[in-house]
Amino acid sequence: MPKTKGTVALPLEKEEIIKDYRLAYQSRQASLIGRREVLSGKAKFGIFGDGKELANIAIARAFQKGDWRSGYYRDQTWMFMLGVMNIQEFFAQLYAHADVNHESNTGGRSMNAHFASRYINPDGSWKNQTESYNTSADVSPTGTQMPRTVGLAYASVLYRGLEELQQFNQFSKNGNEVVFASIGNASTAEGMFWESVNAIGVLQAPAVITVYDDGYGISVPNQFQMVKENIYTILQGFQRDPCLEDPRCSRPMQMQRRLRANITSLPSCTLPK
Ligand SMILES: Cc1ncc(C[n+]2csc(CCOP(=O)(O)OP(=O)(O)O)c2C)c(N)n1
Ligand SMILES: [Mg+2]
Repeated sequence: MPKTKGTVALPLEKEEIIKDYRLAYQSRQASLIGRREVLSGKAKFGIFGDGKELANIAIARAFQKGDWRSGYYRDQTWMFMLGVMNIQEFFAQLYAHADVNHESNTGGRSMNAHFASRYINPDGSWKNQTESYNTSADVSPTGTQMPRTVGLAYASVLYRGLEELQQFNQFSKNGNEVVFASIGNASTAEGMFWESVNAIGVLQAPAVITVYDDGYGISVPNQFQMVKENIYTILQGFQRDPCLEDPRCSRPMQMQRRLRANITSLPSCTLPK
């Protein structure tokens, strides 16, 4: 709940805001120092999450134990905030430390900023995934986190709907977990993105997709890869018609709307007369 201090309404406790700011600052420094390490030849390759710190913190605040992340290389601050990795481990990955005790993501096998939490124990048994912040292992082709988002979110639909799956309570809290996907603006030009957004909508699967729109993909500006140069505007077409969704609309009224929508495009949410 907002806290009022004097005339200023703060969304969080003052201490919480300072803590978040401190983490964002540390993360920014990790990016700047990491990039210097790469450009001066001490690390093989580097990609960093500077500029995305605030978005990461906002997502991490909503992310709960049992939820899943399916994201990409701009999410370091999110990972720091949840404790999936710390800054020392981040640098261990940058230097490709081959010991999984130091570089827990992949033991130096993947590029830096490719995050992965462990969901099996050293003896091969499953960890209880409802008690951890889960992140599926990032892969390098941009956009590939999207089909996986569909799979993870659809799993929750099945856990919610199928009685046979109720016994597997180390994987799901009755389907109440959420998948959080992250993707860059340029990568939304890929077919996989659109197929996935459509599938998530059709399946009504619990996914939250965040697009970090920094206006560029490498050095190519949005005007060369995105219609309208605004992903928010384009995605509005996927928005469900609240009249069709609302159970208070009577069934015949809904049918009538569907039919009329097929014939001509009505202004959204105009109930038939
Ligand atoms: C399928 C594929 N094509 C090309 C690349 C090379 N590549 C890596 S990052 C990137 C740009 C991504 O831009 P955007 O999605 O806007 O993310 P940003 O880095 O700006 O956050 C490209 C083309 C890749 N990794 N995978
Ligand atoms: Mg971009």
